[in-house]
Amino acid sequence: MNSPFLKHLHSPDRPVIVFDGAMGTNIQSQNLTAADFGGPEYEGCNEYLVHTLPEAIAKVHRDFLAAGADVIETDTFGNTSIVLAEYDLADKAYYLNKTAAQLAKKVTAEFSTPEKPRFVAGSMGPGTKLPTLGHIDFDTLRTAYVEQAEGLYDGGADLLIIETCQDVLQIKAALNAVSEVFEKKGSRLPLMVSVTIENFGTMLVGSEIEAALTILQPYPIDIMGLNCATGPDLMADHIKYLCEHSPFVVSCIPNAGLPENIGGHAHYKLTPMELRMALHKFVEDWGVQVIGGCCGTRPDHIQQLAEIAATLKPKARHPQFEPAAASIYSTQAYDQDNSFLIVGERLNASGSKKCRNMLNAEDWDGLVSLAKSQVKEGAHVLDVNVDYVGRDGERDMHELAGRLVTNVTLPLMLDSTEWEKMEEGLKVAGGKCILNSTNYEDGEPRFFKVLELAKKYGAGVVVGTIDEDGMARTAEKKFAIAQRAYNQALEYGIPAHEIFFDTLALPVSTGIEEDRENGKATIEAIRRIREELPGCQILLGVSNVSFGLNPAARIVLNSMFLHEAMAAGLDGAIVSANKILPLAKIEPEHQEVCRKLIYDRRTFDGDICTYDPLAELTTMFAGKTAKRDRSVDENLPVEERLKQHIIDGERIGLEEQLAKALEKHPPWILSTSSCWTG
Ligand code: THG
Repeated sequence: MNSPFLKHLHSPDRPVIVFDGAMGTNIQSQNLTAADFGGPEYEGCNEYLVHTLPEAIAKVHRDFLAAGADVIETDTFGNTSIVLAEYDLADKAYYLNKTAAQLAKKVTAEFSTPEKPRFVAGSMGPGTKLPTLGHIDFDTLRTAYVEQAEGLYDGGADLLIIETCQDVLQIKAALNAVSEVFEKKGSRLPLMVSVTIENFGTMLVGSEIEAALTILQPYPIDIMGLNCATGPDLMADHIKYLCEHSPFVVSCIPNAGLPENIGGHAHYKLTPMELRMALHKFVEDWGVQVIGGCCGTRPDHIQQLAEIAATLKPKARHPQFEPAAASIYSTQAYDQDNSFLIVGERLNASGSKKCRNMLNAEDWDGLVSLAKSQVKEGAHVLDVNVDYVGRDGERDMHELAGRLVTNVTLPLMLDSTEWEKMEEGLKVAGGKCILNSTNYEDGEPRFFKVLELAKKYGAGVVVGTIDEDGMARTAEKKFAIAQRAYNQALEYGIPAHEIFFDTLALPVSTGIEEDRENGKATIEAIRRIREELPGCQILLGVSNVSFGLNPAARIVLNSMFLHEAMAAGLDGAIVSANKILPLAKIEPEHQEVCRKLIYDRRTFDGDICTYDPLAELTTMFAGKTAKRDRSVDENLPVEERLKQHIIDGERIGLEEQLAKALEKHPPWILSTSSCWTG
């Protein structure tokens, strides 16, 4: 990308870049009439002014450029066809975006000099409909953003800013749209993503800043930061977090304080000097490099920022980024100190009868409940598999993942043999998911198809050691497939830390001769991958190893197998979290017989087997049963039970408790603010 803006941003003296202030505030101060907007039916549609009264917008741009802004944002915040439809202007989306960008470019040309170049950022706002909450579907939103991005691109924008983001899934739709346009045009523009953290500390859909960063980290973004909702004070913690962890340049574009409602209008009271002092600190102490103003900020605010930018140098940053998955709410590091990444296996229609029955009955609440019970058991990630012959798997994935995403705080591992089902999940699950899985069974195109999804939706990916000849059985073959996939995935642009190799645990429990070495081969392959393929993750579906044994024996064998695999370098496992025992809880003789089974240490006298650990284990556990789970305390007062429901996020039975609580307590209501008028 040959971008003058990026050259400026990354020039050796690391200049502080100043964005402009509020569009809305500075349109309002011109006291425009309905006629200025093109008639009463368009009043309030600021984006239409580039057509009806371009001079009003040019004035806002000029005032900010004269105050010293390096970058002005186009008057296109609400310019997708979806928002414009509210004014019956949907068909003008492309035209209005292009016109707004051309106008901004024309005005910057009046001010731009070689010493102080000025740039135009094409503004793409969040729209009025949040995909995570089901207000709009992913593809419709992406298509609308394509049109907007193309207009901005064709109008000559120097960079694009996806801003005031309230929903992580909305950001992914916009990023996909933008990359579609770049592909079509054959070149890219610099990209900035600016999220909005509300005064309650998360994005509107509940995402913490850590989650937002994890979700965005895989994308080719240049600048990431915060804008809108609050003044700089309430942004401080989040900005500091980004400065310490984000690989992207950090931006901070606050409101002029929290809005105060005076006579039905929002008033912003932070003075230019107060804004200057706050942002001075963020730049000097933490390394923020891009600053500006959102709702309520005027040219005199921007003038103060331009003054500090002229002399300040952002503190050098050394961000520490940790590979992780995320739900829409929070992040989950892949690496678990002294433990393993626990992927809950029970939400699996092909692996669990209980799950299959609920899916067949379309008992979505029951399935969400099954997901939540795994959270309680200590799972870090939830495997979700709806593969079930005779049902519409894409629809099932859409329905189930769409409910899990808001109801469960864990990241999802989308498990299917069909990529179409994975993609259906990705279109509703705005967190950072893991795709389970890809392999070479159906050749390279299918292998790459899943990698393409991983790139597009910013996901990790499981690679099973299966190739055109089928499932690898020996350690050598498992390793060879992993190595092939490692090289191809890295070349394709998937970083090593996003690849989870699964060396496939096959049963050691059948007694069939050719299965005897399954455990050894799987563990040996893990050891080689750990030694020879740097940076990748290694994962196993552990329960396969014990298929057919008595449940009590399975728990012990699975746990021992997991323990051995971890000693060889395993990072994560798909398990039933409440059925894994720590080594200290397994009797030494059980440990011994399991090890002998895993590594096939039978003894022979000639052809006659004199000791078979499989027979030994079966005998040891004959007649033994696995322990049952405990459940909730029904004797607590209603307040306590309600509290428990909230802590557990358990919906089943909640309404009943709520109704009881409402007999004793009044309800209260949460409200929030946004950038539409600022
Ligand atoms: N690797 C990867 N993904 C996988 C697997 C793997 N996904 C599916 C599977 N293997 C892991 N998931 C399960 C889910 C359930 C069980 C085992 C593995 C299981 N089910 C009980 C049984 O079969 O006895 C039935 C429980 C019930 O019916 O309720 O054990 O290897 N990448």
